[in-house]
Amino acid sequence: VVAVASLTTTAALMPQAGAAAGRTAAAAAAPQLIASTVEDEGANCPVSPGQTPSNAKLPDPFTTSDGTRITTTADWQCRREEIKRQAEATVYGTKPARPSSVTGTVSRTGITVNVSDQGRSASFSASVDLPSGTGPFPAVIVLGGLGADTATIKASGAAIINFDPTTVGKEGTPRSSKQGAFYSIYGSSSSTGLLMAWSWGVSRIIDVIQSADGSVIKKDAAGVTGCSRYGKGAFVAGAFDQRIALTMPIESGSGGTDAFRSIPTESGSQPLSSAYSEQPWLGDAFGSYTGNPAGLPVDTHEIVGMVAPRGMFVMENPHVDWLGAKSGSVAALGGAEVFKALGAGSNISYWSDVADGTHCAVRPEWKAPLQASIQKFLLGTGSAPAVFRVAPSKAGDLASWRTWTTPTLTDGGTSSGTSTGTSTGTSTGTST
Ligand code: MCU
Repeated sequence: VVAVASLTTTAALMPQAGAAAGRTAAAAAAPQLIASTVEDEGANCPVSPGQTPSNAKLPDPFTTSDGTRITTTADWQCRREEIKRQAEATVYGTKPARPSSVTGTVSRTGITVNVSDQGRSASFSASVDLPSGTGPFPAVIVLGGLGADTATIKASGAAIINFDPTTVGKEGTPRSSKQGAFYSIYGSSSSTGLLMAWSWGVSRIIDVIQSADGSVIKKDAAGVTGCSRYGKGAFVAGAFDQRIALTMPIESGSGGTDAFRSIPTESGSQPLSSAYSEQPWLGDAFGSYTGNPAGLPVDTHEIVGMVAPRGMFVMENPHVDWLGAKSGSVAALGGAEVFKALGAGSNISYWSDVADGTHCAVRPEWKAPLQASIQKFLLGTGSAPAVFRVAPSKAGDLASWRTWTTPTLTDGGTSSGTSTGTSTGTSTGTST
């Protein structure tokens, strides 16, 4: 289990260890990316969330359900797990643990995925589009092929993995008979929504990449993106798999990054009831909260916070009211507080100040920060864009949405499965 807090070279941090391991200069200089080797570092945390009182403002990411304010980064790991389970229970539905068997292939043109769990099997695939050069390459998993600036992603040195998530969770079905690879395994009446099913599909693609020989796609350098409904999916995928080094939701709207509590206050934004009923994107349990977001134990600022300290770039469009970009800025600002608490404030970027109002347009404004994000978080070169550029017309005010303050979490203590070293350093706790 490796959670690297800063992007430093192994050689710079532990010169003796690098030398002792007999590494070549090139290997020793290989950058460590800010991602985990496991999907969920907090899986063994002893959390059993209690009842959370109704709260019209954004819940405090730094206070556990038993009322304790956290103080260390190790505490955050288990607080994150609590947020994760609350979000599964009330918003997205459960993401099952890694299936008993995931096999597949990675080639220069495609990835196949075969999953077996609980006695059932399903398969799906994704196509691969490599940049120039010989590789191996980091990769950005693009959900749904809409709105992603694939030319810039490839020019930045990353491969594209084109994943049609509807093969894993189909749109257009009633909640009672969901379809796609996820539901073939976990049942058509599973209460897990499509976004989490898509997220599960992304995780299983990463399983296959990790078990391949690494000659085409690097095992430890995955990003995820998508626009609109697929931006909602990219957001959930990045939040719920800590192996993803870079999460980039685009114009994801209601049911995506937009703070649930803010949506009813934002004129013209897609109502929660609509996001719940348009497609079974959110989990069935969310139906109880569409008229009462204050009753939710979590909000999307904490889902943003689940991504920390990994790389994140949130892109939004202020011209289409339906997208609720003001509520998106509230969540991004709130989530950025988690990044700051972890000493990683520069790892989240946000940009909604764009000229073209076309939904899911490829935009010149995002080109440079997109390129910098890929280089920093997937290739380990250069600096994070560290930009927070909010369109004045859709600028949320975090101060009016919170009563909590942001701690500086100290590096003290240990909890199950955390490590602050490099891959050659020691790690405490368990690994799967
Ligand atoms: C922003 O994503 C959705 C939106 O929630 C829907 O109401 C609308 O129908 O479609 C958007 C989308 O996915 O556009 C491609």
